Amino acid sequence: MKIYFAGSIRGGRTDAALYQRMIAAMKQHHHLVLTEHIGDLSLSMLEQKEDADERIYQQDIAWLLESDILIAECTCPSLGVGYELAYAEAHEKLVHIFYNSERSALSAMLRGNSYFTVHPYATEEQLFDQLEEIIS
Ligand code: 6K6
Repeated sequence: MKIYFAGSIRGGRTDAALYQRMIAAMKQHHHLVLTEHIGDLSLSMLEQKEDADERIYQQDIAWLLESDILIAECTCPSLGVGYELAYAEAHEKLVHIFYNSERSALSAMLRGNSYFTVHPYATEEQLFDQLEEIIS
């Protein structure tokens, strides 16, 4: 599968290490993760130059259209991830959303939309058990 993994960048990098572990699990099953940079721990939100934004947008939309499935980690709220989720729905992509229900309340616009398959979790073990079911 070609997987578009979505996770917060300018929304905050609190969960970057978790994104990295999720991406590693997907790659272990020999899936192509088009957005591997989301798990890049050295990525600084401040270093990103505004003039790169148009290129980033065009590239991400192209990857999203090319992907078979979108997997998002939404514990840390992100405008960009919200946009990607709506775009994926509009283009009838399979969408799985993960969030830690002990740390955050997922937006009603996501949890209330039956198009999305939502996976609340309380522990990382639960997250990876659910993720394995999708990717194995
Ligand atoms: C360079 C290397 C890594 O990141 C960069 C530059 N920034 C972005 N590169 C690629 N995709 C991005 C970048 N900034 C946001 N996105 C997309 O929006 C990703 O696909 C994320 O899923 C989502 C994050 O949105 P914000 O609003 O949290 O930034």
